[in-house]
Amino acid sequence: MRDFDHYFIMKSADAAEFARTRFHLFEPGAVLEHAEIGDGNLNYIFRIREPATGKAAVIKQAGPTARLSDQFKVSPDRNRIEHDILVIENDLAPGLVPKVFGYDPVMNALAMEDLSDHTIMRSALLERRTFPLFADHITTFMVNTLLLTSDVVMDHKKKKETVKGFINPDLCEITEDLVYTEPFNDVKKRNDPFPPNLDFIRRELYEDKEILLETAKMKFDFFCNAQCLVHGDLHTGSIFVREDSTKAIDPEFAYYGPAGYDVGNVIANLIFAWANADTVMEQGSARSKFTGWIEKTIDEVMGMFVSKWKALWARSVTEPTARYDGFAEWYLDGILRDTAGVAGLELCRRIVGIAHVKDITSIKDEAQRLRAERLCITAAKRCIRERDRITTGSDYLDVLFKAAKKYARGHA
Ligand code: SR1
Ligand code: MG
Repeated sequence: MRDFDHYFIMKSADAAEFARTRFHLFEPGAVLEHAEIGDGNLNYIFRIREPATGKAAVIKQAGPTARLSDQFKVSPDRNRIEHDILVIENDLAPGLVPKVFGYDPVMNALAMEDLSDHTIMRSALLERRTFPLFADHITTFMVNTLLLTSDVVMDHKKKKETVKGFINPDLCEITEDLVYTEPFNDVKKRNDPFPPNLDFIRRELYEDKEILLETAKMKFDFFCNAQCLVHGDLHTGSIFVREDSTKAIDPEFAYYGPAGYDVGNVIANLIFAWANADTVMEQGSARSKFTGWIEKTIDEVMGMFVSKWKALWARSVTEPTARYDGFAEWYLDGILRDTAGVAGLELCRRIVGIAHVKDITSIKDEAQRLRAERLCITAAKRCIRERDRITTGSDYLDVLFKAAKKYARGHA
């Protein structure tokens, strides 16, 4: 039997033993099933289950490098950050994140609720499943966790203490490189564009000086704007869904940054799902029903985000200067501007950079993949350039429809 008093990368049998002895999640004699189920870019995820009782839990362990590539040396402390933010998010947005059972700083491992009755949203969307409560759930999650951790509401000294606990240099560096820099400047020579689209990417991104300048401005906002505690990686692969439930998972990229980072990620990843369906599905009612649901969801996410933000703001502002006339509008306008800019960055980086999304890579036909990529990059550029003006659901749909029209199906 291992005593887990020094760090090593566990196998699933170790994780079962660890769940039992370290967190007492199972009785000493319990017969356990165990498997490593992680398919993300960074960590090892073990599902431990006792068939006799149906009891189950997940152990998530951080390794010293990313699974995607050992070029990324990432502090295992990210698991402590994930634990700490899940505790905060559970408090601010109950039911919208997995419950955590504990964290072990030696093994850099976290124990949490098993969510195998949910599906990763990206996979569910590729199966054309729809989730009527998603917009409502995700906007409650974002508004509560973002606004209530900001200086608008928090005691400023306590907020500064909290910022200290979420200094996350390694994972922020990944975002600074992969989201803000490399899609537009392959400075580390590790981009992974679809080869037939390389000329387009070179012309539209690497050589577009106006876009380069705008991305630099946004990068400095990501460096410097400790606005609130952001999830930091809120794409559809970090969201578990069920018809009646939504759970934001994997907040290891959390840090104090711009609120629009989270909202922009949600919007961009809905756009990926739309681009996939609009490109790949046969024309007809199934396609319009699915794309129509995504359009409605984009519209609802933006609408509900703004209305819930205003309502919570009115109930919870504590900072006196934030009550001055015009301040609430100025503050929210800034978040909406960042949302559009980040949506544009996320759309580019998943196509050009090393960390792709299945919505695009699963498209096998070359012409279709080119069309989906170009549509997304065209929409992205407008989101970046016009981020001051793209604020509502209808604005995003206008961006999307115009980009889709430019690249009509079959004519990439
Ligand atoms: C090296 S990690 C690559 C990407 O995977 C994570 O989910 C984040 O999105 C990160 O940018
Ligand atoms: Mg992740």
